Amino acid sequence: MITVHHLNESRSQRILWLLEELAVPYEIQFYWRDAHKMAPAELRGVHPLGKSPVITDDGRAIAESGAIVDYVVRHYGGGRLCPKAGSSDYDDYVHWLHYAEGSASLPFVMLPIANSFGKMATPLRRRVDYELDLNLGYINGRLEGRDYLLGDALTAADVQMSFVGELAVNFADVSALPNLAAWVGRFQARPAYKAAIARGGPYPYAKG
Ligand SMILES: N[C@@H](CCC(=O)N[C@@H](CS)C(=O)NCC(=O)O)C(=O)O
Repeated sequence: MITVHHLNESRSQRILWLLEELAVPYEIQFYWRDAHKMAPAELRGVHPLGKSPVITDDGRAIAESGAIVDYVVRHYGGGRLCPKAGSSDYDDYVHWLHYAEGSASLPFVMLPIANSFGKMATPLRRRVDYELDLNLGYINGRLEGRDYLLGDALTAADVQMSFVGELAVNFADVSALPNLAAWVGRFQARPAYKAAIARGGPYPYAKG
């Protein structure tokens, strides 16, 4: 059975959600951030990076959320939550899976750093704002006329991108990005999303 090594208030929440969507049985091993918001050292005993999420399954540890989402869908999805392999939709799906952590989340990593340096960080802040506008505008544009990133139905690409959407509505100005804000509201209303919150514990980015 899959064990999700779940750090509070973290990207591993979306792995719980994915497993709930697929109705795959799983166990949770809980870890708590320290006073500096870092993961506890014991997580390094699971995987050398000591980051969350990481899952263990069949004697293996798999780290990096995009790789975990891909693993779960390939091993447990039975064709659910992803387009047909070989289709052009599948190529788009892979793009969103990689884009989430490869590019879209980076300005949100830089944002608290820029904020902590105050005025000294003005040039960095300008760059962060530029990247936020670029990336969040791109996501909002993609969602024009679509309920989910690939069309009418949720895929695992939405699950992987969900953390970026949640950071956007909590830390960026999304008043001019109605599609993005509506998408976050839509996926957070799903029963599987709520079930994952109930199992994973307090999660500050879930509304309602
Ligand atoms: N790109 C990685 C990011 C992993 C990551 O930085 N996770 C954060 C939680 S959202 C973490 O473990 N932070 C605690 C720490 O760095 O000690 C992924 O998507 O898995």
